[in-house]
Amino acid sequence: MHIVVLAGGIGGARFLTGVRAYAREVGAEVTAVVNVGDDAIMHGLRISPDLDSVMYTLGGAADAERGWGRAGETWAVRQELAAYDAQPTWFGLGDKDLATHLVRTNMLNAGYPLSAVTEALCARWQPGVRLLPATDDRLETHVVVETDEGQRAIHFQEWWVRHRGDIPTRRFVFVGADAATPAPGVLDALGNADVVLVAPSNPVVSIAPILAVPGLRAALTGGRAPVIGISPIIGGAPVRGMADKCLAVIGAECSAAGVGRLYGPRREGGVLDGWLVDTSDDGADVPGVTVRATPLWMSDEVATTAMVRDAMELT
Ligand code: FO1
Repeated sequence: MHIVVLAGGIGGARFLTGVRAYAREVGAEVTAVVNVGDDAIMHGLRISPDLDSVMYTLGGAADAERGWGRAGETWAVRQELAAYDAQPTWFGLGDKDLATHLVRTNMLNAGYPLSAVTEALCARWQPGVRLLPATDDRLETHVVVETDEGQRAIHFQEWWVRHRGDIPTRRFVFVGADAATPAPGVLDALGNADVVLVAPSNPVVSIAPILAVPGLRAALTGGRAPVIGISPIIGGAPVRGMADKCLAVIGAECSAAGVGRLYGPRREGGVLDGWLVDTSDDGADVPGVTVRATPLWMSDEVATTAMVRDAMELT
């Protein structure tokens, strides 16, 4: 069996620990297609937050409390950069994490595509699933905000890390998406999938940029595999992160049903066949989609694996 997971951020990373455990039980292969819209250049280095969150989490090296970066991190370089007032001071790169960005940047500068770089980095972390960036091309999420001088577009990291999303916001733009192509292996993985799971990741800035890569959405919706999504919203609030702020910007309801409707039923131009919601959202109505309720708190790997089993039963 081949399971493909669309994922981004810490929600996607934690969910994948359960998918990996489930896959080990049943002898399945897992491919994670990961968002690159959060990627940025900071201090001359290429940062891939979602790929790294997944890689570190599955590699047992993530800082679970902070939700990004390495456990046991130190910050000497950050302090030194701040002493030079090197911008952006609002974005912190840990000493251990920096090694990942140095290797990635060197390999990219040497001409390797991001997918090959990711494979090389994963040789160390052995995540137990195949990690593929959605695209090797530049695809960055920018955010159009209102300032005293009028509208301007800022990088998603500036919107979130610097402003915490607390700035009048008009829309999200996936810069480069139109010209992007799926990374090697992505279309084949979707074509050979027995099931596609949409992780409980941010639908607006984690999953939408993946689906914005031309050809990827068609491969998903035109494939033979059922597509099952897991709600990132429990009881009207995101488990973690900024999905509430992002949903408000695009005028979507911050609820399990609201996100299910945003994805929409596959047979009517959307992506979902099934939608898993938390027991507290039992009764959520997503017309055209089979909805089931089960506990969705990813408190540990056992709970997360149970959730994945329930998602698989929706297929
Ligand atoms: N998030 C923060 O809130 N502050 C930071 O300084 C920060 C640095 C950072 C460095 C590398 C990395 O991979 C992620 C980092 N994040 C930081 C997390 C990141 O901004 C977002 O949470 C994700 O992009 C959303 O999934």
